[in-house]
Amino acid sequence: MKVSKYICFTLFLGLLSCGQDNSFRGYEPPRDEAEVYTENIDQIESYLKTHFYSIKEDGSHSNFKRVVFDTLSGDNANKTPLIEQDNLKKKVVTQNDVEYTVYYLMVEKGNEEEYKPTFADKVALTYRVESLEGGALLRDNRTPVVVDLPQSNEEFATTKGVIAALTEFHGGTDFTENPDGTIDYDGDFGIGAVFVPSGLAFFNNPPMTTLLMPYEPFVLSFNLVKAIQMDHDGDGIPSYMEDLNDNRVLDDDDTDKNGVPNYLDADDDGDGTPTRKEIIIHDTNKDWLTPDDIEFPDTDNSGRPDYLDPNVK
Ligand SMILES: [Ca+2]
Ligand SMILES: [Ca+2]
Ligand SMILES: [Ca+2]
Ligand SMILES: [Ca+2]
Repeated sequence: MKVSKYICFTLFLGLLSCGQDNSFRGYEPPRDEAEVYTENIDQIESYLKTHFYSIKEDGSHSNFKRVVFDTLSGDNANKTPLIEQDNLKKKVVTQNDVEYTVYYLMVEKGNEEEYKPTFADKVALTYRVESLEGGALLRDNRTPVVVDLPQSNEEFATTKGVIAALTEFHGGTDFTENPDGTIDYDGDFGIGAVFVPSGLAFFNNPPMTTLLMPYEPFVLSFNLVKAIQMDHDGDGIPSYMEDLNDNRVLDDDDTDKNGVPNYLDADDDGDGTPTRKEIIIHDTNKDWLTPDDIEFPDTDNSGRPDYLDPNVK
């Protein structure tokens, strides 16, 4: 089973066909999302009932841990199935009226004194991706990859399903990105895994580089080395707070309709006064801001804060 995907993939490269399906990926039109979700969650829950996990040292760095999954059979028949683990958690993500349950395994929560990322931030992580069927290894990044979640092209870490889990963890201390691209870090970071239904990832059209079939769920295990709050336009408002309609998408918030979304626009209402001069930031001793750290004056009591109100400059 482990090799079949690769054989299939190799065949695809040569023959542009694979298995019994006529096309390898990019099915059009897409199938019904709720129907696919039902199949995916069955597959995920069946995996959680028939597999257990263990933790291994990762040879690449003394602090890195590897979450290893195996089936409950033979000598391992009496291990605790994932579904019965206290640290298997779940959250609901709603998309197009489908309520997705995202299961994630919280092996280490990370250092709670450190930043907990949002969907709009930058994270550094190592990660492995495996298919649920046969456990084929699809990706194995053992040195930390730095991913700016709203802007990166990195396929797996920027999916909604993976972000849903990453945002439940904290990074670790003493993380430094050196000028030469290498990274130093301590060992108290978040360690976990997330089981991702295809609807919260690539659905009918997984990029070739993922090696996934259309509609195929996957498990991604990770070490969240560090999370950094982002203020992409440097206007003083963290990017996650520029998601005004609260849909976890940044590109569709553009107050002055100038084609530049608020998270990249340092003058959000286009009145010529930079946003930074229309808000008041209280100094904190941390490397990040919360809503309580920022004041948004509304000088003309219009109900719109000055930074979003072109009538107040
Ligand atoms: Ca704008
Ligand atoms: Ca802005
Ligand atoms: Ca302004
Ligand atoms: Ca204004």
